[in-house]
Amino acid sequence: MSIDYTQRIPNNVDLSSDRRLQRALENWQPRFLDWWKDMGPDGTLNFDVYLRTAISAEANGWANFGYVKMPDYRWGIFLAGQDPNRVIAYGDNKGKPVWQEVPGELRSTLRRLIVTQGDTEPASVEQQRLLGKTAPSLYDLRNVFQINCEEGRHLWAMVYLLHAYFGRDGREEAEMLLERHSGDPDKPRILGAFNEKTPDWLSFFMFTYFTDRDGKYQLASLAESGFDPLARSCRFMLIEEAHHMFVGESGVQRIVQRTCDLMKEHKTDDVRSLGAIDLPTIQKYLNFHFSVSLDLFGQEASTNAANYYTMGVKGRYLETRIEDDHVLTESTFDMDTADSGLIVRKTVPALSALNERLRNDYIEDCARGLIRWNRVIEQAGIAFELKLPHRAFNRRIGAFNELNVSPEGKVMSEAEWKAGEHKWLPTDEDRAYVTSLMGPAVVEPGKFANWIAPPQRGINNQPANFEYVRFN
Ligand code: BYC
Repeated sequence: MSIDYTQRIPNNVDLSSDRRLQRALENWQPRFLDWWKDMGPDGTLNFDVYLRTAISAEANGWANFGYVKMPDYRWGIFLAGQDPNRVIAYGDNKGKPVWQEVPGELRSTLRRLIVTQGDTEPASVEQQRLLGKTAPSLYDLRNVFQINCEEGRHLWAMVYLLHAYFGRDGREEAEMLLERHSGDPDKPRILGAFNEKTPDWLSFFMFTYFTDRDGKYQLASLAESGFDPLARSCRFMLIEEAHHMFVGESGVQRIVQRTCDLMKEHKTDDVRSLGAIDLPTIQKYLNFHFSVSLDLFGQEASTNAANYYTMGVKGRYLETRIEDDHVLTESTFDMDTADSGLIVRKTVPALSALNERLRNDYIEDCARGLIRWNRVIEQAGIAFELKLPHRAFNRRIGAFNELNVSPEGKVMSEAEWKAGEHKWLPTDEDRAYVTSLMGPAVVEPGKFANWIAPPQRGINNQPANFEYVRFN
């Protein structure tokens, strides 16, 4: 039976008018669904989940709530509205009209960026595949499923671009997006953090706080692209991304809250004996996820990034609001880097430092959530402060890869680092403890696992005991 794609794939790209494109997506869709069944949330095909679905890109269209079986989720294709007067805001092509088609000389560069972005989306779904088994509540279960469905939609967004603008190469890349898998030794995902495991809910909340936030900054930079369909896709994706970071920020906050409540109530630091997660362990998970996410911004000095900018394919965060010449050939940038075994401050050409500049914007944003988490600790009268580790701590990508640096930013020998590592990063024992808390999913409406506080309000203002997921 043929599928009515206007029904099946809500879209604002007039899909039904392009038979070739429609056929390409018709061929890809069953493969996507097979991938979802094999690699998406485990054992959930029949659940009815209270989900938000975007059915148009208008303000009132992207947040429709209702029960959906996830394989029937309407993965739509939405681009933010087109501005007919939009011009390229930076680089050599500054001031020229944005491209509606891919310029020949930028084809492989753009394809590569779109593939890298697209690869992260299904990767995160794969990483989160088993979390449903140990959800601390129906509210949290629904949130991970919402995120998974939206990451699936973000994959659709990139696959649409590959199919619509990159011909046969694009179709092949779209296939590959379903063939690489997170952590697969033979066909891993492209970027490091997306091959790590997300084995427990503390990791999940840290991931959605720190790694989804990399998504925000990368999408915002691509939203400045001179290739207009990419820019418009990313603008719409950013709306959904906000919920993912909310889940991370509020999730960590609720864990901190519960820990502090128990510390106060029982007048003890030893909350492990009470089945909660102690603050030093939370700090270690934070250290890990922050440092791994910093790597996602690439090398501090990057000719790739300079070329993307000069060509007009990837801008800076909020490019049009920055007051400078938007060409940067004469500008410099001060940054920390490694030289002869030390962290040194250098002045470098601004164009080569664009990854680092974006990383700075990101770090500033990360710090904001910590202020809120620390407020919870302070209000409980507890003398402890969560901190972002130094940017050189535990890095694998970029100049700091060659150094051993403590969270405070002290460069040390490998032996010193090895001796301190257990204080800074989750040990096997820490991970085993956190895993031990992840009991069978809490499925009674309104109930929460012992190690996390309830949220302040429900999704879409639903009451505390709302049945977010119905098991069938
Ligand atoms: N792992 O010149 P450099 C999201 C490679 S998250 C492995 O610095 P560039 C989401 C690099 O590919 C956002 N390899 O590279 C979040 C290059 O390879 P070649 C995802 C790495 O291009 C949660 C070489 O090292 N979107 O949306 O300036 C859930 C030289 O490096 C890594 C994007 O990333 C790494 N971490 O910067 C779901 C946007 N870093 O050329 C979703 C698109 C670097 O030597 N991607 N390499 O073979 C980009 O803009 C750039 O590719 C990067 C790298 C910023 C990632």
